[in-house]
Amino acid sequence: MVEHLAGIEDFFIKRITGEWPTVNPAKGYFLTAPGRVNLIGEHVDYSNCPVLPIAVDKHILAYVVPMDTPTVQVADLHIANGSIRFTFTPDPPPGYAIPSYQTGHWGNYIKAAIHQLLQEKLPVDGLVAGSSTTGTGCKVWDMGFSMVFSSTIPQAAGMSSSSALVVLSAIAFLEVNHIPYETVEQRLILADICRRAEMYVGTRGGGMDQAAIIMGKENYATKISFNPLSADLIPFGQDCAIVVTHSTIEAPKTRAMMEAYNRRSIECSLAAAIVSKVFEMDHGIPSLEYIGDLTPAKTGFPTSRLDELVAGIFHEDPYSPEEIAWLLGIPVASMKTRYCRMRDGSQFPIPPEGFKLYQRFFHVWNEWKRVEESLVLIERGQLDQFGKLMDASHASCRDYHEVSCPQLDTLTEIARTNGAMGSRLTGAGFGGCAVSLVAPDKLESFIQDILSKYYGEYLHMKESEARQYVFVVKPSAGAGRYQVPF
Ligand code: NG1
Repeated sequence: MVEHLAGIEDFFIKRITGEWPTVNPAKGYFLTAPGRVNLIGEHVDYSNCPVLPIAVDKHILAYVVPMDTPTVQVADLHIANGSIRFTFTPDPPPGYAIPSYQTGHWGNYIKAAIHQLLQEKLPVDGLVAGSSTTGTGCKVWDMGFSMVFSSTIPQAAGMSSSSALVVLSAIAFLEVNHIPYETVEQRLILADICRRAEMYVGTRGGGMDQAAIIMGKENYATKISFNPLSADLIPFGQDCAIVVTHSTIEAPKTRAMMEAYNRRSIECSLAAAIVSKVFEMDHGIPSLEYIGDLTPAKTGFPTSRLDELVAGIFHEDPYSPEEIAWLLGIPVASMKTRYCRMRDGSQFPIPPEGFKLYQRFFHVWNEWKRVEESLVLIERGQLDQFGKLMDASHASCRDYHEVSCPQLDTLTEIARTNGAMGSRLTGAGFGGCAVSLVAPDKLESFIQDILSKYYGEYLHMKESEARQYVFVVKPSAGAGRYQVPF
């Protein structure tokens, strides 16, 4: 699986002993965490609607050596002089926090995992259901670790390189502290912890990435549902090629990008709050927190009736904070505190044109339906039809959720007109990658067309340079120990 890294154990060991001479590398082992590509269900996880990602055969590989002090030290194999080191309190008091590096620093993804596992106050028996205990009899985290890692996941591309680093750091911390995470139940608990962990870096994300990275399996896509978190394995990828193409527009989680992402998450919470208010007043249905709560089970209405009921709730013009507060029957200040407050306590800047609730709600509502329809089509082997839903998903991401960019629109259009069954942006968008589904017998000509028409004609790039932006990926196993084949 991590074939490109086989036989290079020496590089890891040389770096670890070069960086920290007292560390004994003989006590170490390899861990790996994959990136992920989302097939369909984009920007819906933070509304608790299901998604359909795959873990892919692009990985982070790490060599981890336990340390019997509460210290974590980490180096990127490819960056000289770039190591980080921090300490933690093994049995932290309530409210304990590991101070973060500046926004955007990769070390924050490692701190995020350690910080969150310490916060969780796990019972001594580790990852068990309902394990968020409050103090006594909790796991004491005696051990730290030294780690050197190397990644083949393209960064800032919507393939979850950052969540893979969070997950990798979490399993390193669990491993050195002897906490098992192998059963499905333990892995789901871990995925939820890693979702909370990632909020440490400032995004108001959902739980898709961490769950995909932890629950993935070779030759399967994973349908991930939320509240409660579950993962269903769906056979996928045997009858089609999954081609990931980078638009070359990097979409790093900078402040501006985080703001654009968080805005959508806030708009979806506001839309859910308004729907909830209407359902409470008109139908006596108690509060629904997420768009994903609009199920027959939670509302008592069949999906067709829910469609009719939500159709008339929103107008297309953006909403001002005053109008939203009025609709919710609360003062503007309370609305802002409740829905627009960031993790660090700061106020999310209100968009001058207002919140686009109609557009965001209907993106999520229809994308959710596309995910459910996709599962039926995939089971029946109707991949052409599934491809059409991928195209529709892209259009909705572009027109309603507004997370595409001209390059991704062009790239997916070229893919569609050159043999892809379906093509769409994958991940947060605003740049990054597209995913296309291609029949195996068309794969070669498809790649050639993309190289010449998108990278060549559109971006004026040489083919030799462009090849690094095209990957054929396979659904792969989730994070865990890795045996290097020597
Ligand atoms: P990427 O593309 O990995 O940044 C982000 C979110 C996901 C999900 C997608 C959009 C994080 C860590 N990841 O993914 O939860 O909302 O965007 O579907 O916030």
